[in-house]
Amino acid sequence: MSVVGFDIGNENCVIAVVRQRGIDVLLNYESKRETPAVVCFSEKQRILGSAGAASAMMHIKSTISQIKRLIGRKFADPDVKKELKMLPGKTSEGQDGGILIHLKYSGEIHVFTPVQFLSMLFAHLKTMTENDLEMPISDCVIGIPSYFTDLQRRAYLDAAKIAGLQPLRLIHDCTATALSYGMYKTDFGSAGPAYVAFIDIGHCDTQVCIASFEFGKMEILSHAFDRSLGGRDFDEVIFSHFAAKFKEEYHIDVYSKTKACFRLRAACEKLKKVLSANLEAPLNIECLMDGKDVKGFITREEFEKLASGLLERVSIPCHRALTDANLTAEKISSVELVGSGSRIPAISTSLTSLFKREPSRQLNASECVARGCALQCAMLSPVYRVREYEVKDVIPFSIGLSSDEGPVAVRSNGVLFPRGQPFPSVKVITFQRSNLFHLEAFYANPDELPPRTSPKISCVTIGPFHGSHGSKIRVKVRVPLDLHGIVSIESATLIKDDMDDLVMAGDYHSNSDAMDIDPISETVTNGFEDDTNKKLEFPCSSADGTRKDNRRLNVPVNENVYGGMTKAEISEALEKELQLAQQDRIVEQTKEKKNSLESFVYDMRSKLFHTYRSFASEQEKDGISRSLQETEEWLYEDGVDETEHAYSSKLEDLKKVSLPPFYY
Ligand code: ATP
Ligand code: K
Ligand code: MG
Repeated sequence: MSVVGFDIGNENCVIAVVRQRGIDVLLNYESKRETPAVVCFSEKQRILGSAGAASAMMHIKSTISQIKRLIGRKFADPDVKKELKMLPGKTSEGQDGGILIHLKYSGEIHVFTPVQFLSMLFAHLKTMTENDLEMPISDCVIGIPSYFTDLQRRAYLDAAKIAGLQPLRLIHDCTATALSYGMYKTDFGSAGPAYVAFIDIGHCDTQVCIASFEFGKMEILSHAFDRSLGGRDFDEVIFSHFAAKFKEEYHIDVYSKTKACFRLRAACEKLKKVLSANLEAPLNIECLMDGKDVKGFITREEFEKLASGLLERVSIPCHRALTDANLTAEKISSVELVGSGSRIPAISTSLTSLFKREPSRQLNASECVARGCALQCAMLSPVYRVREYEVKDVIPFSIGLSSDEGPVAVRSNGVLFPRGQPFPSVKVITFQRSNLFHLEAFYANPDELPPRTSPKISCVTIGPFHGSHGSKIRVKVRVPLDLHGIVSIESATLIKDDMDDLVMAGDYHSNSDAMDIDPISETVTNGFEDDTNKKLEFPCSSADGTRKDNRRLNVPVNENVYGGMTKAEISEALEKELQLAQQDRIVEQTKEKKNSLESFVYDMRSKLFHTYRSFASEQEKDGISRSLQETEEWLYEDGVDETEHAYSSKLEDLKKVSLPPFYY
């Protein structure tokens, strides 16, 4: 069993694995440490990762990137509308209000959800890891942005499941980074905790967290973010600058041509990178549009002026994180800048003035998230022994709970888990009800959420059950906030002092009750879960005084997550993924067979003139030569695009004529 950490970025993915010596970042098929988050559909197969990015230009209309931004989002969200405009193909609204992306593949139109694309990426990364480790994997830890909602977290788990992965934890990107920082640092003095700010600027977003470190433990104090500030926004200011310039100078409107947009945008990203190391950079694109070559030039100073608005925005989440952590900038002993989007020198400059110290780059800016994920995975896996190290993380958004009778947790304004609450955590709430009731989980403070995020999480039905003659019974509901930061209502139990009179019998456990937090070890089994339509009758004979033995009995719980995938949808997606993977495999095998036929032709031809020269007669050699010639011609004509079987039978035929036994 191996443990793996995945950093899935909007632009790049990184895989880290735990080895005997420590943590390694895997090289992909192109020997790169980062794999582009790209899914490309060519005519007959999917091309993923690096190869997908390389084929993007050829399949502009069927190449999907920046998938992460679309996970768990609504089609009608104006921000999403803007994102979808950048996608090449047609999009539409799903029944649940989600996003559907249409693309042409194998001569048909296919419709996929963002979760499906994400699972394709996961599957690609999984296969790559398995090929490298030469063993199957499923346990992993995956990095997620701290601003992900419940729905987005669940969507990640669904995508992982479809890809055959089993995340032991979804961990906040910055928490993973902090872990890869703290785990190896032992020089935290005795002068109290050291406070460190982590700032991760990626392709599409900025995340900040403040962590406190002491020997043997780390604690996240706050998370803050700007969901729409990242490297690509810097590309975009350069892009708009040149688009306007070229309109004037060359009379071309790049916005009117997908391909021109794509090429100019790619050139601007390159330009931005050049400007990180140089004070000026040229731009040359041949035949950008209408047969025109374009030329441009920009200095770092000009770029910084164009990007001044963006640079100012970097400080907003930093201030917010400090405020939430109850710290001032002076208290921060180190500012760690990560994420490749942060390589722009002006970002460091503006952070220096904010924190009154230069940000340090102790961590590997593009690998720290994946490394932290792998570490966490090793810590959670029973297979590995890792030095004791405590990781405490907090949730970014307050979660509330209400019932049909109004807010629950009235004392804390209906907030069950406040923002900043460490997790995992469990709350157990006792209700007095006579029959079936509903609970709603929601984000209690919309101001904390990214703009236009629905505060609704899930709706849960508890029951049916009945107190006899309509009397009220105590129902205990367990509400865990799990290791992924997902809130779910997983069980409810009826508490009755005397269950001898139960109309329906069941297997039940006794429990001493009256605790606010339940022990996790206990499992209660009974027949009711499979048979939710039966009603439980409680003849509510009041207890006769002595109360020794409280009993419990499970009540059916039915959870409906707003916008989540149903079991049926997940298995449908699984089925589809298997089909697509099968098709990819067939295409690959066919290519291999075609290649071996081709190389056999070349091999044999050279053998004919060398090794075989003295063995075979002229007549035999002529015959073989002719067969080789025919096969070669076939490969270029009718056989260009044939089935695996066609290539292998051709190869067999060829072997028969050119490899008579006496040649061996
Ligand atoms: P996200 O965290 O938003 O999901 P990601 O993790 O894929 O995305 P990173 O790989 O951290 O993002 O960063 C990618 C961004 O970094 C791109 O916008 C890229 O242009 C930018 N970038 C890479 N190298 C440089 C550089 N030398 N100078 C400036 N920007 C750079
Ligand atoms: K990344
Ligand atoms: Mg990232």
